[in-house]
Amino acid sequence: MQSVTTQIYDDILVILVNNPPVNALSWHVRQGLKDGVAEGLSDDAVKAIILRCDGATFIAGADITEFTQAPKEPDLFSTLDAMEKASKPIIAAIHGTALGGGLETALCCHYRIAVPSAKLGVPEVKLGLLPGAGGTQRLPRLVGVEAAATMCAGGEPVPAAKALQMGLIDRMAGETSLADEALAFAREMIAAGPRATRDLPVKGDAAAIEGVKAAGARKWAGFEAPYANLACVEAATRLPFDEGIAFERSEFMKLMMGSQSAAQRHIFFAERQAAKIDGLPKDLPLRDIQKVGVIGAGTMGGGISMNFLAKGIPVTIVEMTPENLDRGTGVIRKNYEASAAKGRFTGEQVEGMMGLLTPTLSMDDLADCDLVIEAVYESMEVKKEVFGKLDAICKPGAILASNTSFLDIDEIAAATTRPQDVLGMHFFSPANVMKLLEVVRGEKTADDALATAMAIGKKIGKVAVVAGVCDGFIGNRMLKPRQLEANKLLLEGATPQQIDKVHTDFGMPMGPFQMSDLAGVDIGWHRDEGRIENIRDALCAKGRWGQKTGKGFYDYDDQRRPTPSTEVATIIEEFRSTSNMQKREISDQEIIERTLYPMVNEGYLILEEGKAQRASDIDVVWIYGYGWPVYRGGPMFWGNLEGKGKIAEALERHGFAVAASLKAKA
Ligand code: T1G
Repeated sequence: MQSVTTQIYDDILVILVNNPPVNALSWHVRQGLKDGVAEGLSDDAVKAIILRCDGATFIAGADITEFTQAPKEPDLFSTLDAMEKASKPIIAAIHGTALGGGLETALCCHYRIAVPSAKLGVPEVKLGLLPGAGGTQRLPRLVGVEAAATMCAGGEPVPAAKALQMGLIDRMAGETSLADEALAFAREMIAAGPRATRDLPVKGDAAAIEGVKAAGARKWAGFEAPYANLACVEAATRLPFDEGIAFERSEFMKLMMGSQSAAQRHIFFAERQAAKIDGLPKDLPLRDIQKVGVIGAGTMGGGISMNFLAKGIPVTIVEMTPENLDRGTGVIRKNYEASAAKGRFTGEQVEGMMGLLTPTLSMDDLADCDLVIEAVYESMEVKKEVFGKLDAICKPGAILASNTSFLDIDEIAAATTRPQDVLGMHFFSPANVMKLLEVVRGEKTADDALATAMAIGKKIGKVAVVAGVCDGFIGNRMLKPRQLEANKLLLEGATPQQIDKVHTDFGMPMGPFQMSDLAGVDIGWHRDEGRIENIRDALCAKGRWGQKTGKGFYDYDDQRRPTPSTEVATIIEEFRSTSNMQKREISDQEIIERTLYPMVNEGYLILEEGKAQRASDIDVVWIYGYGWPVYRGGPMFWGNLEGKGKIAEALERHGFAVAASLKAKA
């Protein structure tokens, strides 16, 4: 199938791109564009040229899969140069998402028309790159320095209406009449002739960039690409166009050759790969999910419900007492109203979502639900009792999911007569915010139930990953060795703040002890037994349960800002002396080797046991569930960069049992 065709309509040549699924600028598309433009220029009957795309969207960027291959002619730059220098006006007709190289191609056309639903952007920064085909030099000439800096360094697309107002597009077409209106617009521009973007003056000055840089500082900490984007936009304000292009190209190559872009491109594909279930046909019929039941209206049950309500899916939420039910539904309303106050929802939308919520005290009201998610207390006995009841109440074919974060799904399934309908849907707190969803596949989980859970996860905006049944599934299982070692390091002489700083310097949003204080130091603490076996027990016994009690491994002020605690230092010292341990200096490198390397090791064990489909799924879990810095690509990607041999050697030196597949020569 030809990916680019041309057709003449009287005096207009239309170049039509058709390269599913996103009309990426693969080499054959570049060749087609080059040939199409040459055809239009050589035909005297042609007075103007239109570039349009078939399928879901205008060109959505360079073909990222080509980045790791030997470059193929024709290159994008010469193709776009030929367009911009054309002697006849070229009009880009845009629908869907004109992104990256796609928008840059449109910028090398002389005029742009779009439908109202179109979006235009340069998301290269999210791949650790920058618009490498002139975007950083042409955008300031169309939309001005500040808007160009924001688009390039932030990577967010702008809707067509805003694009029109900014000068990024020249005309708005009707949603269903783009082809015809593009023809009329092209004829209208024949008299005006071509308007090369490169010839336009840069609007605004470099001073605006400082504001964009300051606004992004927190979000861009550790990232290289945003700053390279800003440097290129700044270059546009002081260099002639061709020199600006040369600067942009050199900055682009630096990023392309760097590890951050490799990591971010890895995650781009890993996230999409995670949605695929090996061995299942792509078109496996899914179960129809029209109505969802949630058991438990606590933090998790409420957050889980909000995901479905926000997508217009009715939820029946069950609690044991009227007080718990009212509190739970009240929190849901409060959260929505807080979002509405920030402009994310209108008041009407809030009422609409709340109108889809049916609170009840009776599990019998779950009888017509297609999917029921249990989010009750983390006790196997309680869960088995709940699933036994669901088995009797729910209709045949309803999917019965547990939100458990570590309990055995097979054991829960055995409490029903329908293990094929049972699986785990492990949401991460806060469930309406965190994007990760671990879908836990039981031994008897039916393929279509699993595929349905993955699909509904995507529908509610989650990044879903298949996990096998084991303690902690994927994410929490890897967290365990990290937390264990972190506590041992305290006894050997490291402080909570030193260990946490190694992790935040690495790029994590918080370290092991900050995380413990946030989640609750008392999780799993056996307060009734009163025994004090470790530092955690000692902290809990003194009411140091974490942020919720104003103190945990740290002391917290009323803004929840942490400061090191002398009481904790004393507790650690007491434990160290009763354990006859000598305090010693511990290097940051040792902390890395004893807290991050064991996570990589656990990842290899998870793969050996078949509890994750692929290494990239493990990376996706840590990026979306725990905030692993995306510019480091996830634990498994990072482990490869560190070197399997180096990790195996260090782990053995610290007395760990090293996974066979980690020790195996690459
Ligand atoms: N190259 C190759 N494949 C791509 C692709 C791309 N640019 N974009 C998407 N795909 C694949 C994707 O892997 C998936 O494959 C399928 O298309 C559907 O994608 C020179 C250097 C356009 C908003 O960063 O943001 O231009 O899993 O599931 O949800 O300056 O895809 O089906 O096998 O995401 O409808 C800049 C990236 C590139 C845009 C559509 N462009 N893509 O979302 O579908 S760098 C981007 C997206 C560049 C220039 C620079 C989204 C989408 P599979 P999907 P979607």
